[in-house]
Parts: sequence; C-alpha cells; structure tokens
Amino acid sequence: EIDVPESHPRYQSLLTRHRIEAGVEKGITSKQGLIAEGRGEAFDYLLGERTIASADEAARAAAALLLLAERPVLSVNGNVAALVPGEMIDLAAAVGADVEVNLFNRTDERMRAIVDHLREHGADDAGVPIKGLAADGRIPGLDHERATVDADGIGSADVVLVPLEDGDRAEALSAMGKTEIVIDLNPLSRSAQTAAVPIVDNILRAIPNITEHARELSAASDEELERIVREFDPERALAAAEDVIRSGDLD
Ligand code: PTJ
Repeated sequence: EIDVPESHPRYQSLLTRHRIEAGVEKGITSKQGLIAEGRGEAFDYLLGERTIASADEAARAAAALLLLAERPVLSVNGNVAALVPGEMIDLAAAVGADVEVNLFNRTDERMRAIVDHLREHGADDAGVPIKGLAADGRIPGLDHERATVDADGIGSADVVLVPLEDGDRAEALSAMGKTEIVIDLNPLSRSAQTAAVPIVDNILRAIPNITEHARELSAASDEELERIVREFDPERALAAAEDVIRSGDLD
C-alpha cells in the first residue's frame, strides 16, 4: 500500500497519513480531516502509539453495550471511511448494527462517495445496511446541516458509536438520550468527556479490538454484559489516559 517497511518506527503513523491523503484524493475525506489527523497523531505519539489498558477495558465495555443494544448504529465520517472502512463493516456484522454516514461538513458528493466506498468494502455481502442518504431526521439543538440524520438510523438508535465526533454533536446526541461510545485520542475533548464509554485509542486499533471483544462475548448472558457495562467507569478511563500522557509511563 505504501513504500515503507513495517519495521519503520513510524510505520503506523505513515500508513494512517497515507490513507487520509488517499481519502482526500478520492473525495471521501474533507481537508479538515487532514488537520484532525495531525491532532490525533500528536496524542497517539504521547500515548506510545499503543492500546493502553484502560482503552482496552473501554473497548470491552463498548462491545458489551453494542451487544445489549436494541438499535445500535455506527456513525461513519470522512476520516473513519478513509481509515477503517472494512473494519467498520466487520464490527457492524459482529454486533448486528447499522452503519450511518454522518458528516460534520456535509455535501451530497461526499455522502454518496462514502456510501459507495463502504459498499466496495463489502457492506452488501455482510448484510450491513448503510444509512445516511434519507436525511429525514434531526438532532434537536444543532443548526440544520449538522443536525441531519436518518430517522430510522441515528434518529431512533439507542446506542451510537461516534468515532472522531465533534463536541457539540456529541453533547446534542447525549441530550437526546442516546448512549454514546466515542473513540478519540484526546482524553480532554468534549466528545470524550460526554461519552458513556470513551475509548482513548487510535481508531485503527480500536475498531478491530471492539470486534474481537464482541466475538469473545457473543455467547455471554445479558447479566454478564450488563455487569461489564456497570463496572466500567468513564471518568476513571479518561483520568488513566491523561496519566499516561502526563507521566510518559506507558501503563
Ligand atoms: O468527514 P466530516 O465532515 O464528518 O469531518 C470529520 C472531522 C474529523 C474532520 C470533524 O469531525 C472534525 O473536525 O473533528 P475534530 O474537531 O478535528 O475532532 C477530531 C478528534 O478526533 C480530535 O480530538 C482528534 O484528536 C481525534 N482523532 C484524530 N484522528 C484520530 C482521532 N482519534 C482516534 N483515532 C484517530 N485516528
């Protein structure tokens, strides 16, 4: 995919950059997405570019929440589509969720390009519905464009996974009573602070990790899943991530 050996110490971050650049070229990622990527990279560097223990616990709680949900929806934006399209489909299939394309900077071209991109990555074969084009629902409290969702997608979801979400929308979704799982490398971001389950990890690692936990938990009882969710403490997880960043101690 790129001409960098896997042994290169910055392999992962170079791969990520390359995918985001390719996303911009393909018309799925916004230019703002390049800036968001740079911000994420800085935090990933401080976290040692690995999944810290508290993020792994959060991924397990996220898997339990998605398995318990009646109407789980996984939200996809331009960065998510560029970085983990096939992985999002795998996760949706593993937990029985729908995928909804939901953009901060919404344009019809980019909406359609991302829907096509997800189909190219096996959505139809996996039986995963891709929503977002109906645009017949609203998130109250946001201006028109940023409020647009599908009524039978995010509009009526009980649990939503919103990776790399903007703070206003994360707060508005939470005010609607949705249980939110947020993936964000910045533990101080408003979206991470709003989430029932904040996962402070690179989305490249976090999505496959949630899927792995979901597969492991597929035979667990509802009581067991509820216990995992109950025992997860979002504030403790955010504090643990901040500690790693401040101390430079990798766990
Ligand atoms: O495609 P659109 O129009 O929906 O736009 C998507 C972006 C991401 C551009 C938009 O939502 C945006 O501007 O987001 P922000 O406010 O830049 O927030 C992005 C957050 O994601 C920041 O806190 C970053 O630290 C974090 N982030 C960036 N890359 C990653 C990440 N978190 C996890 N994994 C990453 N690879």
